[in-house]
Amino acid sequence: MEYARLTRRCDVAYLGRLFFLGLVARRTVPLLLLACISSPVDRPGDRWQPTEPPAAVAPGDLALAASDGVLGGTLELSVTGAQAYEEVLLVRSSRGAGEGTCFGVLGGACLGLLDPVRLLPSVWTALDGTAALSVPLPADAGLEGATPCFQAIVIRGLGGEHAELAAPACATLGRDSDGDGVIDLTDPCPDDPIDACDVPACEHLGWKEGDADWTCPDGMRMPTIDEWDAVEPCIADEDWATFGYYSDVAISVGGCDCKWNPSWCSQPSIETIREGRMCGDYAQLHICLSD
Ligand SMILES: [Ca+2]
Repeated sequence: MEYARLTRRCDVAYLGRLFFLGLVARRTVPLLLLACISSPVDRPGDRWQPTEPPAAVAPGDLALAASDGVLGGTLELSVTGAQAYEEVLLVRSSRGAGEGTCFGVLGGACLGLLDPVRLLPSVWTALDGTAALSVPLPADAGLEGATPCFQAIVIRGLGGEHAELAAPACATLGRDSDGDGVIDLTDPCPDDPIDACDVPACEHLGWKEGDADWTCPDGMRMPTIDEWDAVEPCIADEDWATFGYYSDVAISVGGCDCKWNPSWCSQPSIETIREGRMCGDYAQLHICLSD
């Protein structure tokens, strides 16, 4: 092989790309290594070999997010924080995150994935520096509960000296019995696509002033400020006419003052879902929710 051709084949950036491709086409790796070791411009220990990690790597903006993966469906990878129209390499490890191999082509940076790693199809960012990849998954029950991890890489600069690696993102694989896109392992209602089973039951305990007994029955609790939808099924028709600036559904009881009187303290004050803090001599609706 003539000198010029060997020189081109052993160019660091070019070799780096081939090396990554070699993670897929493994048979080509030994041939590449032999060609370069015999080259007049490369010697054992040159930059394309694995290196020690650099002393410090400045954190960048590149980030990767991975959805849980639906067996027989897909797993979604989302890249953010790259530059416009950049190629982003995506690698996967079935063994998970950890101290991985360091590469000269990455400026000496190390993967955050345990070997062995596999190269996924690379993606190109849009103008806003984002990109996405939908990874098809087999309907293999043996993968239930598997937790592969992924990493996004952008190679920049001569010899990858400005390469940027996102923090690894891991996913859990599983079946999605009700087809709502949430795997059974994390679906609060794995057999209910609208997750109605996750709405807490409610109980109407009447209108009460601050001194009253605000204890909820066993296994129930006061609602939070975000649970109007959960208390609404227990609101009686006559309650709706009472609601207003001085009357709402209580979320907690205690302390002094209220939104119209900063010094009133004859009864514990009552916080409500929609109307803020009430003085305790104005009755509020007590609805409890199941835990
Ligand atoms: Ca589901």
